[in-house]
Amino acid sequence: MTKGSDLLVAALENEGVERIFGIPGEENLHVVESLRKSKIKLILTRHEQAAAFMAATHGRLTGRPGVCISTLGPGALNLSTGAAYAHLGAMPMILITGQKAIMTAKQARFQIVDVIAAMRPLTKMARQIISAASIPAIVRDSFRVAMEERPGPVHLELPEDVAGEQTQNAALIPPHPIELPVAPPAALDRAAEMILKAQRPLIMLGAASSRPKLVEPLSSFVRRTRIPFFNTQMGKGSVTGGSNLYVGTAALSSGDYVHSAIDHADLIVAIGHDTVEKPPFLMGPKGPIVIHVGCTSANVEQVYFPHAEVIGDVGASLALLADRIEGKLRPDPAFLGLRGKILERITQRAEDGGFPVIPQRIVHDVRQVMPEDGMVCLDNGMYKIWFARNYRTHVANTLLLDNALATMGAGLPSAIMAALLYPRRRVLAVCGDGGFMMNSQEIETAVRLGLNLVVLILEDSAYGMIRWKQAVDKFPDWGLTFSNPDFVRYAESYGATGHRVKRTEDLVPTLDAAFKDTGVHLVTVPVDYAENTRVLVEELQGRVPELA
Ligand SMILES: Cc1ncc(C[n+]2csc(CCOP(=O)(O)OP(=O)(O)O)c2C)c(N)n1
Ligand SMILES: [Mg+2]
Repeated sequence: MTKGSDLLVAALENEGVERIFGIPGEENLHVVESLRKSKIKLILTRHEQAAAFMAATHGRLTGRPGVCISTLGPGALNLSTGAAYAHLGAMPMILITGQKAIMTAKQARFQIVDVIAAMRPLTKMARQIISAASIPAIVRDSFRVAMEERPGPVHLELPEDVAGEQTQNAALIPPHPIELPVAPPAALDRAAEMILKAQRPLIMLGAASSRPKLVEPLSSFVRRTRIPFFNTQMGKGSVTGGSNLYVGTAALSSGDYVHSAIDHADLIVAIGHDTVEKPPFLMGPKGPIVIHVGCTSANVEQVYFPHAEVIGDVGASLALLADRIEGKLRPDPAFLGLRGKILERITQRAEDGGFPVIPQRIVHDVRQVMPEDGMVCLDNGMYKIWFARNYRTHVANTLLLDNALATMGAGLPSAIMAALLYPRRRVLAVCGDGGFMMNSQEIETAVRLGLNLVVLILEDSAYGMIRWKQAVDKFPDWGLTFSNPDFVRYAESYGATGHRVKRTEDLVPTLDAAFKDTGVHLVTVPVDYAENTRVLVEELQGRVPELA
């Protein structure tokens, strides 16, 4: 006889799960006891939302679902933002929540919320487990659903009595590889013909191109075809190598320097574009011509309606497409010439010495202290646009940002996950003073786990991005400022180390010293956001981007 919770944990081990993040409630105690006897580590967090962000980031970085756990009602609802984060961001994750016994109701309706109903629109699948015997199949199916394209979160509710139920029927189901068909030859021929006919083709790498397994095939496609490329915010870094074909990142929807290349292109090969992202460019009746390459067909949007599609396993399909076009393209030198101009404009003021520090300098200085494989994990705020535009990546998935749910509060938890997965790399969380405080309690988790991690806090004592948009929209400056704790003492109170940058030239040495030391470091630096308006509005000819 096996207990339901033991079966659940065995089924998770069967999927290769090594850690579960979360906060148990009394309804999870059978599972906690089963975990105690297993190889899986239970990583307690200080808020369920952070646990879900960590599990989602595990899925994002490895392609294997991260797992998080919470109690019923309040704990489960605290996971919901993380579920949405994984759902919009296409990150495989399993959320397990407890529930009161379903065969009896000894506590009447105390704490009972219809969590499955709440999770349904935020997940790919949400199910209650109603018998211990069904656990092996449900867990296997959940992992399959979470991982297969388009990946995302799956919610399982495990009631207390099912967790404690003894069953005989317990065989686990072995995982099988997930493989997708390649695009049909007709679609590949059509796409090849369109690309060969184009004078100025451009590749766009979208969010789905950042899937871990695509690093090699995408890099190879770019190398073989030598078509210049740009990326969306979440497609950033998906091609490895300091490619001389990179023309920029579309952090805005139009009017940025990279759009001089996009507007000039007569054909865009959009690889893995997911329209959850803020549009990287706007399609209209006059063009450009777009070929969508993806595991799934494109959503049709007002601003995105591809003319042709290559649907299937992206890596294998691109190899077949490259076979058809390699060596036959004649790149327009004037077009590649645009690249130099775009990148030159982007790097302007990168070494500006003013204090408080301007965003361009912050991005520049962060790049100085990060080795090629160092990981920068952003929270959500004004600086995200600057990092997306100005930060150069050399290794895939080394700039983690969220341009899908674009939630505040995920920066620190995602960095904790990155530090757990890559203990030998430098990992930096970059947060605004608003977003940091949304999950700052997780500094305790990072210290408890003995992680080496640096958190850079950009202080403007405001919800800066909204304040900026308020100014752009010509509203009076009102209602968006706050005061901060003393972040140095705040860090120390957790057993972390705090640093305050008081001169611009101290930023690099402070970050570098923090990385050379071990443990958790908080570095706070005042930021001068006057550049937001000067560059992103006035310099870009008064064109104002749409913001989250
Ligand atoms: C959870 C959540 N709440 C609100 C928002 C809307 N929002 C986007 S950016 C922003 C301000 C961010 O402030 P801060 O973290 O200090 O960064 P800053 O822009 O000041 O650098 C807000 C409120 C959001 N994206 N997510
Ligand atoms: Mg701020």
